Amino acid sequence: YKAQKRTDYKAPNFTATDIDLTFTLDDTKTIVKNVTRFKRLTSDAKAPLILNGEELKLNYLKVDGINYKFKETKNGVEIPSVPDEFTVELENEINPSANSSLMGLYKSNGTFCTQCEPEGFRRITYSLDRSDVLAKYRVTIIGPEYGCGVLLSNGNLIERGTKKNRPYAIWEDPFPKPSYLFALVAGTFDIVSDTFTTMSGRKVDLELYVDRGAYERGLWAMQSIKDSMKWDEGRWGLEFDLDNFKVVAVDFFNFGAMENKGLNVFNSVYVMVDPTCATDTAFYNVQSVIGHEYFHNYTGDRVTLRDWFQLSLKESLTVFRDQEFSSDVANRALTRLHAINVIRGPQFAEDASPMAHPVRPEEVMEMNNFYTVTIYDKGAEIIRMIHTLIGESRFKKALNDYLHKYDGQAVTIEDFLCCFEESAGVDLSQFRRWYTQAGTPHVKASWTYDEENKNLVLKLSQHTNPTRDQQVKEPFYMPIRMSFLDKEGHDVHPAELSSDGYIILNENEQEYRFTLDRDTLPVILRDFSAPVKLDAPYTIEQLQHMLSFCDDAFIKVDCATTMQNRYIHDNLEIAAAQSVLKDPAELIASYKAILDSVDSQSDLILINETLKIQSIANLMETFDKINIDAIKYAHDALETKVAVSLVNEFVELYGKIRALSANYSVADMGRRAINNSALHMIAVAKCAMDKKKDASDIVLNHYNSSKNMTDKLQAMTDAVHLDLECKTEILKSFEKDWSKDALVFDNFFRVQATVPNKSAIDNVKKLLSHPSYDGKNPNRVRALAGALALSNPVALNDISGEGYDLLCKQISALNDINPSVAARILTPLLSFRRLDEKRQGMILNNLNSLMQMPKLSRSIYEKVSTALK
Ligand code: BAL
Ligand code: ZN
Repeated sequence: YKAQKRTDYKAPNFTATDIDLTFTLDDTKTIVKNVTRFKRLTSDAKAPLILNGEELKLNYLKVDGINYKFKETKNGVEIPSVPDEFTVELENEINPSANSSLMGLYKSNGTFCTQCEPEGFRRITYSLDRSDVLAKYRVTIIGPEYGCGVLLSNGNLIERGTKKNRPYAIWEDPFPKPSYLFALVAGTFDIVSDTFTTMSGRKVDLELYVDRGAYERGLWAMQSIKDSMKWDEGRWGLEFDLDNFKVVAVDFFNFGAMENKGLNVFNSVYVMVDPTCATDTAFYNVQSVIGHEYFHNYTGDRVTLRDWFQLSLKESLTVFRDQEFSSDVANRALTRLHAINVIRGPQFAEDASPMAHPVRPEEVMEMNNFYTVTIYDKGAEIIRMIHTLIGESRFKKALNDYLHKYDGQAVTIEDFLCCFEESAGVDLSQFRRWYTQAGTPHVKASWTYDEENKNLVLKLSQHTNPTRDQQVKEPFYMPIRMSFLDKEGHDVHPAELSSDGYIILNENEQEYRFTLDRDTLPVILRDFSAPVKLDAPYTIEQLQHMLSFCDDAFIKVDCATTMQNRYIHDNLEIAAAQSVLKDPAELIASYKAILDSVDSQSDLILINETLKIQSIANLMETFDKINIDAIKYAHDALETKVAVSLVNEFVELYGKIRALSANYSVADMGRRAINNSALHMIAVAKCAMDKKKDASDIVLNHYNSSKNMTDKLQAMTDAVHLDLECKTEILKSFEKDWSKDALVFDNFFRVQATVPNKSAIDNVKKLLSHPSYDGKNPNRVRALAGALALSNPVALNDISGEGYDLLCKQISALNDINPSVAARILTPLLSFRRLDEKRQGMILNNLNSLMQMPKLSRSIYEKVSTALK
């Protein structure tokens, strides 16, 4: 396999202008007739037409109705001499039932559906399958012989009927689009219908297609579509451009969802919710992902990508937009804190791994490997920094100028940046390094007081460790949001700090002076204004002061997190020796103060985030070398000590705050979240106090007395993870209630795969033989081997090495079934060099075995070979 380089981009020799497809659907032998109009773009009259095609059977091919000479190659067909404008007519066959990779046309639980991004269209028919070839599509779908409920494609329905006993439908999309935005769906669904009247008074028909019998579970997604449309108009002035908008939920899907023009296809996990079967987080995620795909209509579909190296152009902007949507319609602090957690956990891990890559990568072997937290989430942080630098109104103007200027075009990140520079009157030349340099910047802060000038003197420095692709890093340009707190906890605003509230760090070392009283405390990196690791010498008292008085959600939570981190780092050696750790007295005091003052009027979501003991995965990212056993030991000691010391407060909290209804609302999400945290801490405390039976009773009661899945799942998790007596009863009850409902039942697998000790490995082994385990369903794989890999660092890294062996066995089985999913769950093994020698050796053996696999997929090859370099 060979990598492609970003700088190798060449404009296409030909473009397609009109594509007319006729699908005659059949489970194993679907016939695709493809009539495409091509136009030469190059001045080279001898340039051949090269069409991409993979795993297709070509029946015939004609150019302008004539049998031209052409060559079939491994990757498609090559037609050596063609006129400047011409029509290719061809027919090919595909086998949707045999397509387990879920790229191209496949069958998902009885439904025909497609996934074309990034390069799936070439598995449907021969084409110029690249994002800079935009054509108009007309699509005729003839249903399978056994019948079919609905036949869908992008755009407007032109005709529908029955011919020769088979249903058919003809669709036309008025907007030229790249092949990756093509979609086809055929199946039998319940349909949730509604309308939306746009800001100019146009009526848009909305249709949401869900499993038969699951109508009710689609209602929240439909509401979310309308909320997204309204928000995009209100915040950015963007009005929907088609007469209809369709969303389909399918069960087997590699991504979360896909933004095909006018016909979004969703993993059903991001559509199907009701309070009895889905958690508050699931509701929140449905709203956010519906928003994300809808917002792509402008940022991605109307203005698309020149090539896949530009992926972050559409994803970062759209993630930023969906985060702002969730912030405006759900909860800003929660949305921001979740986003920050993704950066400080998986994104920092990716930066520190052999697969570290810039937000605009330079080299790619398999594009599916680059749908990463760096491209998406770090990319969104970059967009957020631009928003910080230029402010909302200039950002809005620049976004509109960009969408207007490049409407209908395939462009680059550079085009986007130039447009923003021009529109907002800002110089982003140094800022561009965020796109070209991989790695996490470390920012170090210190401050002194200059008595003579009454100045607080702040020093900031930045340093980014080398990554494999770049040894030397130039300084980044970053906005550092600041505020200052006096001794009484009041905000003071020195004259030197602009009204925007940020300073710029753009050199390796800089000094800033602020006219302030002595003992004023600088609050640095409010709202996590740049995606960096900050090292600031706050004393514990100063952290407590900020936690009490600072009005920034991130800073509050970060003060608690920093206290936790310090405790873990200070005690790591003791933890490594499995000795007794002292109490985290200051953290407990701060938490006690918070718990004593909580009432139903408090900002429960924020308080809950502040009280959380951070995950082992995020803790790992605060270390260069990872001693997983010591981190786990210290983490558990910290949690237990907090729980035991404050058990009375948690018991009181548990009795005090209850959701008002079993339904989803942002307010009740907060009430349930804090109530569930209290339950967890009580259960942890009781276990540590030799009162495991009490823990079991309260957890079982929690499970049985609630009708809401958030509560039930919390109880099931605590029962299983703390190995409580009620575990068997709860698991049995859950299985009885939900085993026929794949989406909900995924939780049964996930909870057991994430027990934070070795027993998770046995659970996974056992559950692989569960009658409802299906290795072809990506959600199920992600809930079992995926959960072990990505959400259970303790069991995965168990010193027995069984976690590695089990994961690699699953990866090798998946290599033939679904390489994209296989490569994704392989990720944590790539960072093996950060572990101890014994674990390194065991992972290395497994990675070497993977490399020896016959027919090793390109996705796995790229990741493993990069890690082994
Ligand atoms: N474009 C792939 C799925 C998403 O990011 O929306
Ligand atoms: Zn996206």
